[in-house]
Amino acid sequence: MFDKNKLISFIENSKSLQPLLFISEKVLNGERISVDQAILLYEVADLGYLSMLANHVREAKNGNHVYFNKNFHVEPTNTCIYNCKFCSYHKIAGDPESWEMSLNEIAKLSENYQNKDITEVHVVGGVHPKWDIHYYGKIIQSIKIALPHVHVKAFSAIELEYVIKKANLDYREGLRTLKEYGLDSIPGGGAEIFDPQVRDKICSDKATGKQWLDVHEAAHLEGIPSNATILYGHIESYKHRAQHMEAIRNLQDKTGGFNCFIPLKFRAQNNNLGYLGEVETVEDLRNFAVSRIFFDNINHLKAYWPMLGKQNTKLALSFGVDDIDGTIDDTTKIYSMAGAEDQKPAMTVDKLCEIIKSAGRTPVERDSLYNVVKFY
Ligand code: V47
Ligand code: SF4
Repeated sequence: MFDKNKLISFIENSKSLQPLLFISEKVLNGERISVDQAILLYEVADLGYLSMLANHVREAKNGNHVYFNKNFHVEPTNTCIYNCKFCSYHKIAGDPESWEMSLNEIAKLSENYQNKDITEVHVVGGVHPKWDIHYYGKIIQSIKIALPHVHVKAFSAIELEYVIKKANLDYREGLRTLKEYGLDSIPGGGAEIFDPQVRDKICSDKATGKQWLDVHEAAHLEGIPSNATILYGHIESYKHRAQHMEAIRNLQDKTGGFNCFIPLKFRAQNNNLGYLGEVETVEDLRNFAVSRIFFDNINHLKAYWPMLGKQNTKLALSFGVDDIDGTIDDTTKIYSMAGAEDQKPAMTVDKLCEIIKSAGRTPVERDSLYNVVKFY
């Protein structure tokens, strides 16, 4: 029979497990762990320990619920002035494989969803050299005209930093302009790794980590919530991951504007960092768990299923994840070009629910702000 006292005395007598005991006591008491403790978790904690602790945090915050939404993605262009080494998707202007959607095409695409119960449109693309803040605004407007009640979550901080700077506005003024066009929230892309040395090696020419944080802070101050991401599994160290999360946690203390944190696994096909290969599933699960344990102030942890794959998304539900994004529907190319399993990602509500239920969890359809739409 399981003897709790024996286990505790075993841990107390084992020097190597002492620091982990201290961390688990902190987490079970609802206290915050430090950057050094996060690094220790990454370095020495085993999968069972991480699962147990991350699960404790996820159940305290979200019970047994796993959230998803009914959404679709628009990628207005893959033309990009930047040249991130991990990106398999961008093309320079004029390249035969580049595309640019006209406002009319975006309106037509949105009209296809008029009878489909969608609650959110996710819009992210490359940074087009010729588009300005008003074109970005009109993209949002075209969607809103076709779908007045949907939530438009649009443009990474990288796209925003570029068009707002180009318009000679400060971040808050630029975001206010886009809010007037209908912007409801901001996705988490473009964060990558904030550390300047790593950033310089993987995406030297785009907005810095500080600029990413400043755009999100300005959004929160304008009443525009957002998500945060990390791109892991390339050249970064555990210290870089923990420091990246600390910067996000500090901003969340200030503004409370982040809805969720999304770890994005580096995918290696068709890009300049492909020689690095990809980390194993065990590393994905460990990373989800450490993120869940670290963020005492962000309620939701998302596994983005097109990037992770359906099987691993199911596993992630035992490592702190309480959100698996949504139905998505077909137009997402940023991951399919980088080697994700689905070339045209889309999942029915039935399939999303099957994944969630097979992990012993309760499927909950949410809106973009995590209000419950429906229990399944
Ligand atoms: O910023 C690009 C990443 C991001 C690769 O907020 C790559 O709900 C892995 O931000 N391997 C854009 N990742 C996508 C994004 C996102 C996705 C889903 C939901 C939300 C949300 C946001 O994709 C980029 C970059 O970090 N990315 N290339 C690659 N080869
Ligand atoms: Fe451009 Fe985004 Fe690709 Fe970087 S990740 S090259 S900013 S499309």
